[in-house]
Amino acid sequence: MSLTEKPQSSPERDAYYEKIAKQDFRALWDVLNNIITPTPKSACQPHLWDFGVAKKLLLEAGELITAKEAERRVLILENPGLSGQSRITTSLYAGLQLVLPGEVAPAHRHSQSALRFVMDGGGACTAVNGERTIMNEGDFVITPPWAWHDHGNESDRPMIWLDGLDIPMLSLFDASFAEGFGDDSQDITKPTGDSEARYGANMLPVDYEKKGLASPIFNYPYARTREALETMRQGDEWDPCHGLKMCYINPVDGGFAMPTIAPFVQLLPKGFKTAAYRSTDATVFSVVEGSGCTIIGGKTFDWKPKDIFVIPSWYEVVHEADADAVLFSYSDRVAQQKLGIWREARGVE
Ligand code: 1HN
Repeated sequence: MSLTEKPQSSPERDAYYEKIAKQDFRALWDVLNNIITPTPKSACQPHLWDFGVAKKLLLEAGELITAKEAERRVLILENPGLSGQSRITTSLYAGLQLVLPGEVAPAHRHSQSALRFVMDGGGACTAVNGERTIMNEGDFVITPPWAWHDHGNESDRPMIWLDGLDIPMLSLFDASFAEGFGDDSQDITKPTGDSEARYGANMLPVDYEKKGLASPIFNYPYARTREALETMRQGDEWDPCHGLKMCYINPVDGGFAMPTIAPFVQLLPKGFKTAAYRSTDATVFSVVEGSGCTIIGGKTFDWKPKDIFVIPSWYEVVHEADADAVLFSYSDRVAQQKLGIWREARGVE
């Protein structure tokens, strides 16, 4: 049952609406059906980006501008329904970043949270809060809000990763702050692997006090993720809507690894077809392994490794894997759950 129908227009009513607009008023009854919808109505559209096309365009950008001059040499994945808004969903940003051998992306910090998901290449570094980590394909890396971060590629191959940020959320709240460090790289004060040893070995330093809301682990290496999925699949227990789906968590509190962005990884075995599913968190997917298709609101998107696709809020989705598939994904589910507005529906309604 929807809300009441929009009242009919008449010359008198239209004249009234024009008159009040001049005084910065608007009649709620004239817009109510647009602003309170019975189910989510998003301008965000389902879409898929082919990695081959993206890589070619990125390498072309590599000849046009350096990482340093650009600050970050990134092609934004702009949702076709949100043109000009630098968003992949209403609340999230996505981009593909290229760092060529020998390049640096200078140190800076901002109030936006960032994640990196390594797509292509290996051996480049990122430094966060005085610690460096080497990034390889499939690694999931976090930059917490207001943390100094810089990237460098000392390998002999171009490095491409997916950046996921909460930029539109911070814009909604008008809470953007940013500053440059003033030097290419920050000082390294901790040994490589320090945070993984300290927080990522099912232990925590005694009397550890939580600092900030993001996980203190900032690299979740794919080798460990993949091994975990492979061991779990032997249990042969599959969620009808998700296959085998895991959340990347903050070991300090067991919640999602980031305060505003929920990251996931899932395994769909060859031949698996998920049951219809929808949820209010529009989700960005990056294919790590395998091939298949995803039917989003009745439209089919075929995918292969490194392709990226987006599912808007409340679209019905079905995944089908032609070969064992691993999908990384991120959404604003953690923020919606904190606000009490997240919903899902399993199976066909
Ligand atoms: C940023 O800091 C990075 O650190 C990437 O690699 C993309 C997009 C907008 C604002 C800051 C990075 C970004 C960004």
